[in-house]
Amino acid sequence: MGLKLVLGNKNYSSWSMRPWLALAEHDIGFEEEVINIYDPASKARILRYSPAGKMPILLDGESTIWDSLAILETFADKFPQLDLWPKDPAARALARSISAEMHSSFVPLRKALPMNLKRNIAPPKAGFAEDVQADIRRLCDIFRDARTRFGARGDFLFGAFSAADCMFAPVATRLRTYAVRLDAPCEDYVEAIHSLSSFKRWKDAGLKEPWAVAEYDTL
Ligand SMILES: N[C@@H](CCC(=O)N[C@@H](CS)C(=O)NCC(=O)O)C(=O)O
Repeated sequence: MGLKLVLGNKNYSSWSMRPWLALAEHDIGFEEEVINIYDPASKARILRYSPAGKMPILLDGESTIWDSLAILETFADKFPQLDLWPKDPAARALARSISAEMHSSFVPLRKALPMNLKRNIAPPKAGFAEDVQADIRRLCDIFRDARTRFGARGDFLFGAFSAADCMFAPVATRLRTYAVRLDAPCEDYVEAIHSLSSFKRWKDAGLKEPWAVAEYDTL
């Protein structure tokens, strides 16, 4: 039995994008099912796959793995040839730390600037609150630090595309969607994410989805 990813809406589900990019960018075959998170009937459908009731979910034979970071770790174990985490120990340590930080922090930014690939590029109507600006500054520090120390051999945080880039790809779309002013190194990194062929495929699929969430579309 092959791999299957159960995913939320591609336009809005930032967490779901992460493991999808890891497989798609490396042309690893997998089945997928997209469930509209905003349909009240969806909860029961998600719970049939995972007791946590959240997506993304990876089905791998007898195993069910939920949570985007746990799924990326599973891929790193399963496909060591992909070098999803950088090989160099110092780079690997930083990649893991910033990925965990992305996973557990940036709440003000997430709330104020939800992922919405269909939205016209423009600042949020409410502007950028101080705590959102602090999150943006921290993100840019992370991008600059990783790129300066370990990124010389490519366009991504650690040079080659890695699990850390999967973790930061959704927030890179938010920075672009909400027209956040960035310095050149950070803007280059955001552009690198948008240039990934896997990202373009994900976005194309998201743009074709019929679902709309007024709460996010009017920000
Ligand atoms: N920390 C989790 C978060 C997962 C999460 O919140 N997923 C949302 C979609 S973006 C979800 O499944 N929501 C459906 C629901 O709450 O019913 C991860 O990274 O996988």
